[in-house]
Amino acid sequence: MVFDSMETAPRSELREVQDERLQKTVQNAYENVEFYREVFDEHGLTPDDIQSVEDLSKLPFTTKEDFRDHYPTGMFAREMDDVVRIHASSGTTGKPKIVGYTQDDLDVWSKAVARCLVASGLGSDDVVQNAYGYGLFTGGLGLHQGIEELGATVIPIGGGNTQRQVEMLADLGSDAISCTPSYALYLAEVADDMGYDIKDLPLRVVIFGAEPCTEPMREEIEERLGVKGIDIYGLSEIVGPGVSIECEEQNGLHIWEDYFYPEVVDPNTGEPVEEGEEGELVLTTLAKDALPVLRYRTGDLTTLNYDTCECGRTCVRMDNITGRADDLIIVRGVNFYPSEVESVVLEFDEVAPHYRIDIRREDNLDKLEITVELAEDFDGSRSDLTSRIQKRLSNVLSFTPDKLDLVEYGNIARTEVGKVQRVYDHRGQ
Ligand code: DLL
Repeated sequence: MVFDSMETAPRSELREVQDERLQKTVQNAYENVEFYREVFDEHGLTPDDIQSVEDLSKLPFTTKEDFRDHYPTGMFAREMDDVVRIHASSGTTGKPKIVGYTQDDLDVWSKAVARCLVASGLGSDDVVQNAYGYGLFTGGLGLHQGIEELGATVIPIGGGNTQRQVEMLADLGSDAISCTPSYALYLAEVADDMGYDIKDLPLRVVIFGAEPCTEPMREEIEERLGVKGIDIYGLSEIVGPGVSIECEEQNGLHIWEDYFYPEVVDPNTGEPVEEGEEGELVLTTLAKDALPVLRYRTGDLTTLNYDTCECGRTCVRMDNITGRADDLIIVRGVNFYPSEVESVVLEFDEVAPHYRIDIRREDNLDKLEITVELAEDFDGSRSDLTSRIQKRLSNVLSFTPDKLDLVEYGNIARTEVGKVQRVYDHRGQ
């Protein structure tokens, strides 16, 4: 099942649509965004030089700094009169990135999300509890309008209020819930505490996104909730949730390439990587009026796979994002990603899937401290478990954490609203 025919169109037809939409997008950016006009002028280019997606490499990247420098609405191609909705990115430091939509933009976004829902196995008869935060964050309203576009039933419960979420899931027998992966696990814990067996509920799909989720974490979600866990990706600067999603095959996230054109580049050099090699995802919007964005460096690391999927969709698949280029942790010269710690933690049944990473500087030396929660029913030897986890971490990270703390179940704070934070870098504070 697909939501619309573009999802399975031959790639030659897709390319024609992309080129035509790119020309319009470039024209719009050049004529209506001073920032882009200057970029073109500085590079001796005019919109006529960009006829096809292959010409995109003539242009430099757009970065998050460009958004910050043109705060709040300097990247907009439309006056506020034509903008019907504002959202903002969920950055933790500095000014947020403000994004705007015309009614046409909202329609494109709704369709992108509706495609996602169908790909995840949902249809117009289904009931979806939307537990992403409503407000400036794109998650809540983004999923909401896509669920309505599909003609399914949305329960706009928003983030938090977890006991109520559990009751609603049970009382209304929802088919799906949309939330962050960390929240899905928290929901299972609260349901347990309330005496519900969440696996017995009709719930069959969790549409999780907005934060990284490793494969072992997905398995944990699927097992604890008795569901299929489907990964949805997106970012405010490009549209919000709905840039890509896994289909039921769960073997990569289909990017709606007629709306968003992807490239993958080496994060250090900006040069394209070979197909199938990991690099930073760069996206160009092809159907946005209020905020056309050319070659945006997302910071997210992935690979692209152009093989046709078993589901019949022809659009490219990206690997699920387990890290961002700027998530890289460097401790005493050793580099690793938080996802590597997560994978190790989840290998051990004796611990719960909750952890935090603290990096401090003491006497001019970096110290890495990892805190992991014991499983609720743990009654074994802590020192034995500590040494086994330490050993595994040293193998995977090529570095032995200075401290591994095993704390009682429930001692690491859960995130009820917004994105989970697992890494706390206290250096430079
Ligand atoms: O997080 C949009 C969203 C909402 C996506 C709900 C999925 C579900 P921002 O707040 O602008 O937008 O944050 C975007 O979040 O660049 C990634 O680093 C991260 N991210 C989003 N989805 C995923 C995912 C929303 N599925 C930033 N896996 C992106 C890993 C994700 N990281």
